[in-house]
Amino acid sequence: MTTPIRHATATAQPNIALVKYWGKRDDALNLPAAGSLSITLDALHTRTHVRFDDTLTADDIALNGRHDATQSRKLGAFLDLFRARAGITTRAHIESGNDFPTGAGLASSASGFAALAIAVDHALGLNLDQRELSILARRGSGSAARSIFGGFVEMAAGTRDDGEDAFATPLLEAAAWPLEVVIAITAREKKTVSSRAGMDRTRQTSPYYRDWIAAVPADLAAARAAVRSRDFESLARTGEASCLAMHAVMLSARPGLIYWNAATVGCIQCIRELQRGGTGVFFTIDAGPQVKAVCLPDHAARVVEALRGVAGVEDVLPSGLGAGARVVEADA
Ligand code: 2P0
Repeated sequence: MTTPIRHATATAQPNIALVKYWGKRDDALNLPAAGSLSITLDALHTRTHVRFDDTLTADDIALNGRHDATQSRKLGAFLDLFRARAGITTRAHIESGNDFPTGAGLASSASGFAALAIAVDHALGLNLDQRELSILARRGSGSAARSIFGGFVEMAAGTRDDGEDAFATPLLEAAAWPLEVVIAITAREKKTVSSRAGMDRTRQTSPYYRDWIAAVPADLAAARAAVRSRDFESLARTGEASCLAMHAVMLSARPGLIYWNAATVGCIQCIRELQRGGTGVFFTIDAGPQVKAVCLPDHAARVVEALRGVAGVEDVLPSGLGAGARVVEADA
């Protein structure tokens, strides 16, 4: 007897960390060595359709219309976590697409695993709560735990070996402090060193790794307080410091990890100039060359225009803050 085909579609948006995550305390369970704090965007989306099918002998996974054996293995292992909970072995068809460049420092794994977790949970009727979904999304990608939620989100490192206390929680809704993010795209290629490999190299070889991890809790406390009191200046100071400290520890790995290009530096200098002129803006940069300028809503147009003028900037994407991962279509 075959079980009915169960399917669901979910969407999720990437998040941008203002207090950065870079380093793990456990590779197998993908546990972060320190907490992080992020904002979920509203302008970039992953949309993922999942359909469990008893006639399949292997998962059939297409990402942006392409089948990739390495990605399929990773996603298959992620699906196994949900299959184990549902007590099934049924394989699935998955189609997932992004409306933004994948693997170029725009947090596609965050929105990707968050959307997949929500879609699979719904398709299998598991009805897991958001904490459990955040824990499971983390197994796919540390940053995905944060994209389960919208607005301002904090990820806890936790202390338990089983990782059951390493999940994200919402801090403040997007509408309560509607900051804007202007993303300057400076390259569209995939990065050459993945976040996972880069974190591993940093932990193993940087002489500053322990100091970097030890400094995160103070930045988290400062950023959390800044979010709660809507103190943009304070969030800007902490956000830039956390970003630059992360890139400093990346640079100090052996061999050093250099995710920036010339236009990345051009954008930083442009943002510093805007700040000197009184614009409410600060930068943050992830494991890639794109620059994310976080700004006060009234200043966003000025930031868009200035970043468009930086040599090497290919495109500029403005975004507000958005909602967490959610089901958009499912079986009746
Ligand atoms: C962050 N990044 O906090 C940091 C800043 C990139 C730089 O989270 O290994 O794809 O899957 O847990 O989540 C990117 O790393 O890494 C990331 P894994 P992930 O947003």
